Amino acid sequence: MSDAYDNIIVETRGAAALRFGWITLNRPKALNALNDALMDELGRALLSFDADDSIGCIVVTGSEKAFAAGADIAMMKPNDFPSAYMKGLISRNWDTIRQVRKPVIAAVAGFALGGGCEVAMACDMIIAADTAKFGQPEIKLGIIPGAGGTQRLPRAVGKAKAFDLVVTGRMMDAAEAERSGLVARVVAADQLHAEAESAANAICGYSLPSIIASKECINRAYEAPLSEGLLFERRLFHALFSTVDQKEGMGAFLEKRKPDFKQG
Ligand code: DAK
Repeated sequence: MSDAYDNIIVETRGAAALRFGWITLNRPKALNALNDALMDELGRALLSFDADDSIGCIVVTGSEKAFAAGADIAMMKPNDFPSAYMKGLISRNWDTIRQVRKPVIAAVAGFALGGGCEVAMACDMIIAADTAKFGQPEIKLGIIPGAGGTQRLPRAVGKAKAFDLVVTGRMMDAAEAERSGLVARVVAADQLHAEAESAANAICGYSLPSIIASKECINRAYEAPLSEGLLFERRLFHALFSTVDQKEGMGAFLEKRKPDFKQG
């Protein structure tokens, strides 16, 4: 499989023991509209970082003007139901992000609309520039969200605001997105990359088994009843006592020194 990317830029960054992957969506003329080629490349880059033992997490970002303005409308328009259904229109490569076990941070500036908002929501946390605008404007195109907009948005912001956004197609600015719980942090646009790097470096400074266990447990909160989620958390909590890193983390605290995690 080729390592060449035409629609994204892929870098490795970071200063901690583990480094982090940095993926920039890069179709600037179309405001990073998400076509098959871009989604294939994004999936390939995510899986490649996920499989790399030297990588602790991944940041996905766009341009100053757009994280992504949605799935590519020109690509979608010619389809009818049989072709969309039978070929699974823009489906296979939109689920790849769910296979990634390491944390994925979306660093969003400008438009995150439709599929762009859905990609950001499929990440584990969103850090937004104060210029960010989120929305699910599919209603204006005679369709509905198709990659989780009607499912992840209500879980993030509640039914009332999700309904408002989906049926009016209006955009929500970064401040409203933070107030509503969609976004973890909002920073000045010129600080977006520094903030995302700082979060990624913090994650990369910890023990990867406990980071991945955190992600699995938090995701479980969406899928399981509370009693099952609590049990799952308890099992992973106990399991982490079999790691070298638990001995190191607790030992370092008690010896008043920085831990040196071995990722195992
Ligand atoms: N697709 C294709 N091209 C797009 C695009 C898009 N989503 N968004 C923008 N562009 C293109 C414009 O056509 C324009 O191209 P040129 O005319 O220069 O060739 C260029 O980007 C610049 O856009 P504008 O001239 O419109 O720029 P403005 O600043 O005036 O406006 C805007 C920015 C973001 C408000 C506007 O471009 C806009 O409303 N864009 C469309 C936003 C939208 O409707 N997004 C939702 C698309 S539907 C699924 C997975 C995903 C999806 C569904 C299913 N499965 C897994 C099943 C997702 C669906 C969608 O996202």
